[in-house]
Amino acid sequence: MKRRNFIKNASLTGVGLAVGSTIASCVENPSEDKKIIANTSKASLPLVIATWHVENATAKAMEVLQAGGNALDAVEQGCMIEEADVMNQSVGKGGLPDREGNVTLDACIMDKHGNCGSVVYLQNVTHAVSVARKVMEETPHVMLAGKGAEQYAYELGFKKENLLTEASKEAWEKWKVESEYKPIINIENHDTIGMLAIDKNGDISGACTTSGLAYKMAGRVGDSPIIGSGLFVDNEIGACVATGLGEEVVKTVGSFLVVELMRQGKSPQEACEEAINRIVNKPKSDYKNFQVGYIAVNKQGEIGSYSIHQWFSMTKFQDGVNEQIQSDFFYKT
Ligand code: SD4
Repeated sequence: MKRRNFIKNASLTGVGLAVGSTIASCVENPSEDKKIIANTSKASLPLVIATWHVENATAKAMEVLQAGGNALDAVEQGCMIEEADVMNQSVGKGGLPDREGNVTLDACIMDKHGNCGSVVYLQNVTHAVSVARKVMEETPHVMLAGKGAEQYAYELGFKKENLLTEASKEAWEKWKVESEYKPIINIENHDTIGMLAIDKNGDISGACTTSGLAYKMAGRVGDSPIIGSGLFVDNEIGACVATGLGEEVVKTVGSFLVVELMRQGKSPQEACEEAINRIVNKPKSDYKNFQVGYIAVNKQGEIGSYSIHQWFSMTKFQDGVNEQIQSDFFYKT
């Protein structure tokens, strides 16, 4: 089922996530329509995983890696595919706007040395992930916001573009008529791309880029550009990236948590599950009404993913196979 249709049908706002897999052993669970993949053997490299169904993006990243490129180049170029795709209304050009009609982008990137860069509330520039990389590599800072980030992008030669496509404008106008003017926590906007790659040298990098929640309050920034929440990479241990309701990810510093759990010996799958449990087990957690999903990889190339609700998926490219994998999930009715 297409994720968007699912969200429409279930009126559930959320993100999803995919199950971990590795190289060798793949155990089909006969009772479920999902694949559970046991990570028992050494992974073959290079390897790319990304949130959601983004085969073009993972293909691009793998092309970079196969050509001998590093993981950092791979995740940047992979994410750029989705940023440029106007059909993806959660990322880059064509992203759904905030309630005032502004398309604002959040993105970050992190390399094998633990360097990171991010942009928040970036307008009029499609490739937020590339601006984030420039912040990392060419400024003494980690994060640039709003007008400052936009101005910096123009100084670097990025083109000024109107990111609000006709389709997204129409969707916004329809929303204005039909929807109540109140914060929407988990609706139709969950194709944020988070990507993690391990290159032939075994080095890990990650990136994340999004237009954030559709019809968010003007000025709202989510988890995706917040290092440790939307993304965290530790080249000695592994990496994690999040999707879903960013506020819930930020409150639990989700991606950092997953990497720290892996450091303590948990597999990527176990770590993702624990991080989701932290959210749903909070007293008064409203988890039935929002989605959060994590994908993770460790230094050995084992992968994992877990979400609160069904229909989260990841895309994995490894050993010549570019495939979508449904995530296991917490809330089973
Ligand atoms: C946010 N986490 O801005 C992002 C949204 C997202 O798929 O992941 N959408 O909260």
